[in-house]
Amino acid sequence: MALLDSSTGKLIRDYSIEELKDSAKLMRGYDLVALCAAGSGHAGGTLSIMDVTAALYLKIANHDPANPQWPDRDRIIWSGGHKAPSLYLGLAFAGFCKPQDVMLLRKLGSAFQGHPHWLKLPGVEVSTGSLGQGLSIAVGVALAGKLDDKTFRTFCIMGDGEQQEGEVWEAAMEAAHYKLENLVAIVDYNRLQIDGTVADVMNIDPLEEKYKSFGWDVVRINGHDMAQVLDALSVNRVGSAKPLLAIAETVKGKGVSFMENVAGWHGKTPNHEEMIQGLRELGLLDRVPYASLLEYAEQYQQQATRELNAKMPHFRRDYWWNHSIIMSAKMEPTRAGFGRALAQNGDDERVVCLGLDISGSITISEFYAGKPERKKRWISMGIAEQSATAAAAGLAREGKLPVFGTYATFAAARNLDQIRTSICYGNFNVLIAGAHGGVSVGPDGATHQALEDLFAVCGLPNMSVVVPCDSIETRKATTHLLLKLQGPKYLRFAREATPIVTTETTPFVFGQANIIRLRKVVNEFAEAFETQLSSAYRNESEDLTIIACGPMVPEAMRAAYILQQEFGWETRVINMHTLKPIDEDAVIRAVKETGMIITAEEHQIGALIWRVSGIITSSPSLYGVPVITGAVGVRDRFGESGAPWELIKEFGVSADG
Ligand SMILES: Cc1ncc(C[n+]2csc(CCOP(=O)(O)OP(=O)(O)O)c2C)c(N)n1
Repeated sequence: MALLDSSTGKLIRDYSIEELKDSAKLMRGYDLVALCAAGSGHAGGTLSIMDVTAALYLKIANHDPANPQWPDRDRIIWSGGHKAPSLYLGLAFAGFCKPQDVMLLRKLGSAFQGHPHWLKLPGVEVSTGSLGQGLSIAVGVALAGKLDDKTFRTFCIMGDGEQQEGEVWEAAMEAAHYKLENLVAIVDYNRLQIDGTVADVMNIDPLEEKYKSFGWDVVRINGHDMAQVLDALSVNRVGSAKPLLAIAETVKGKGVSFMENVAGWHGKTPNHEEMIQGLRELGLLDRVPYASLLEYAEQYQQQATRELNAKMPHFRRDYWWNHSIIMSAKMEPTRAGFGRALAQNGDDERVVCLGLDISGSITISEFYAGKPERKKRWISMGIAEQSATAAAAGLAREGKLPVFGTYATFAAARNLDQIRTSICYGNFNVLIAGAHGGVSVGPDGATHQALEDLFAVCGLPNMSVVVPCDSIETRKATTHLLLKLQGPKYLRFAREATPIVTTETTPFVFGQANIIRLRKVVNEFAEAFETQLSSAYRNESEDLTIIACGPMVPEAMRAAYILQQEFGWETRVINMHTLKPIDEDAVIRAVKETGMIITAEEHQIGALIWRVSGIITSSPSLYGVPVITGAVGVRDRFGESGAPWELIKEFGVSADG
């Protein structure tokens, strides 16, 4: 058993326990350097699972680095895809790739995505990143093994916080029902998740008894004791007729004193100094060639930047954000406005916020920050988007104003049926925050970049949908949706800092677009434009109209600036912050008055353009009116890892793209 040459069946290398321990340590060192080079990622959980990783990839699993698709190999499925660097280092140390390659973690175009993608890197079994799905995939793989009379084993690595996902328990039932003795699940039981301890966020214990009552065999081991790990994972299960769960007790951030047992190191990476300190504590300063590894990452990055810039159009001058002292913009993420609105309006006793273990990052925690009296109306639901959605419906049924939010992929896709049936069909007053929308989420990659959420929510009867353009508009929109608007509502905002283009006095009327016109070229970008409510706007017979929503509005404004400076064209920019109900009159007038409509959305092309073209095709007053149309957005492809602004360029969702 172990690393094999699949053509001869010969062992490639037989690791001793001491060698495995040492490999795990070295892998921790490379992990720190890769995370430092990436500048984003997950230190805590990658360090806690590393001993199990070394045991699995170097000793336990039958696999062959020269033949990654060998049909008889053991399968290792990483349900917690955020631990991708551990997976990559397991593969690298087993010989599937080189350890230095892992330094390309999270970089544009790299095989080492923020969350693993099996189509990019041989040795990765499946693509993961949305928690709670891996055990179900593992059940499928193990069932296939049985159907084909194969003897391979399937391992599935999960987190303890991840146990809060209901799907885990559906899969646990299935595994026992089908007597999947060829399945071994491992829980990285480090007792922490993002919002705090697992016990506080949503208790999962007694975990052992739960799995046993579901029909599993369970062992509890010290996940940092290599002998115990090997013992637990190498037991021959044939004839047991039960799946096995190994609860590996671990320390989050293991090996680096200032990271150990600190929840804040979940999704954080070491800076250069912290990396050096970590390597020193691991005794690896002389053994991990960090300088050359960082240099390798840097060289790759420079090349990627050159290639990306070569793809961009070139104008007489550089119009990119803040590359010039004229037309310079202040930046703030739209998400900041969401938190501010909750802080301002949270005294209303009806407001109840539901936490989904990503609270600081999406700013929903601002609801109770510095206001302990509001804590009783803060309901931590754990990582359980589907149940939280239906629970919100229950709260609304009783007269509360529930708010929940998470990455838009998990806030509007995973729980879509709950939104549809429990919230929209019943027409309940629930505010859903689709946070981190679009590719500008950046290095987390495709699984965390919502590019389809607006299709889903716009298609639901009773649902209102708002995509505000900057942090100020997000605050106004949140306040309106939370306190004034009846029924289900979806607010989509983004993670990255984007230009502030409105002021306190800029109108925000739900359901009515704003018209934005470039009036002059000045130092402050926002001051160069005049904004009016669409109903108040008088036709200026512009050359074209750009209809945009969200942070694509500042991009549309910048496009108007470029078009005027480079081509002498005048552009009407429509800030279509409310996608549903959409301002039909603003669209109809733009068609008649400018004759050219371009839509711009940081989404798969379709959510905004579908609503706009629906108006054009179904409005009798536009029959026979000639119109030229175009669309900016993501063109039917999944997102990727990369820096936020790199992705905005790469996916063609910028003014220049
Ligand atoms: C469905 C889903 N919801 C939310 C997230 C965001 N997220 C990433 S990691 C994480 C916490 C995971 O905690 P745990 O399973 O205990 O992992 P560990 O602490 O070992 O890293 C969350 C909420 C996600 N990736 N998928």
